[in-house]
Amino acid sequence: MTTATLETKPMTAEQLILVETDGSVGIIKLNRPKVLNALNPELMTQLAEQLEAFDKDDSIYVIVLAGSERAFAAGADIGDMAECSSLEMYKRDQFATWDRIKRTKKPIVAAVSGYALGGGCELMMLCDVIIASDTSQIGQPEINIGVMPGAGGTQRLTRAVGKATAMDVILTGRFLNAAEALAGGLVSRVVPREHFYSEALRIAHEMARKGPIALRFAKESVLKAHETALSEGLEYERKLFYALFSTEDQKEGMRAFMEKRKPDFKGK
Ligand code: DAK
Repeated sequence: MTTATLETKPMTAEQLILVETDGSVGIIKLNRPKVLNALNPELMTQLAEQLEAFDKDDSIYVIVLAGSERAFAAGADIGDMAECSSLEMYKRDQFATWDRIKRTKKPIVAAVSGYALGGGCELMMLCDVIIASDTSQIGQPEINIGVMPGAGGTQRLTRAVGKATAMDVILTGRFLNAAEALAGGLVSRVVPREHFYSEALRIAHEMARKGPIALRFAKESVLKAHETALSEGLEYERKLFYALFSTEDQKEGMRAFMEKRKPDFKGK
């Protein structure tokens, strides 16, 4: 494992995310270090815009979403919503931004270290492959501040870790450590803290060498398992599976295997 750097300088003080590309991997780093990457509406808007831009960019196959070593994100910005009435929250319609993020078609690898709490945990759960450092602390502590998870936490966490653990985490506000999160199926892999970013990037590059259409379809199909009844999900999977046989990548991938060489995928 190599240790890649997390150092990237923002161009302006307003840049709440840092963006770069590394070959066919698009990288987004959350950038509010003073408040542990608390997710304010402006950051979420910048994030949604950048994910959409990467989705439209044919040269990008996989996206990495990273926090800092201390915090992936410690939740929605509490100061930003502390004095909001129910009506004000409703009028802000922040769920529209979350929905935009959820619609990202390309696979997202999350590089998680330290705190992934509340909205931070919910954002992490919108990612597809989650690489967590052994120092990760993951939870939905909204109960401590008089509310409950609002961006999918009660649903996605429960589907990931099961009712008993989800109830424990959501009703007591306690944090899961990395080993618990891995055992519960909430994260994909746990790695030493100093490698969390480089490993996420390495895995993103590994994925980016696969056929890009197959990657997108496979992501779409796995997500169906969460969102539909089994019979409907199986039907969906079947349609996408057939559709892949109309791509050049399928021909190239299977021929390369038969010819004992590496495939050269073109995303066509
Ligand atoms: N919001 C704003 N500031 C935060 C923050 C947060 N969520 N988390 C940390 N900070 C700030 C702290 O206030 C502190 O700022 P200064 O005092 O230095 O100005 C700085 O980050 C460093 O934090 P600490 O000094 O507290 O650091 P510690 O290491 O002592 O503690 C901690 C770390 C993560 C345990 C602690 O900061 C903490 O408990 N933070 C709050 C965690 C939390 O409750 N998270 C859930 C927030 S509610 C929605 C979608 C989603 C949501 C809501 C709506 N819609 C679409 C409408 C989600 C809601 C939430 O996430």
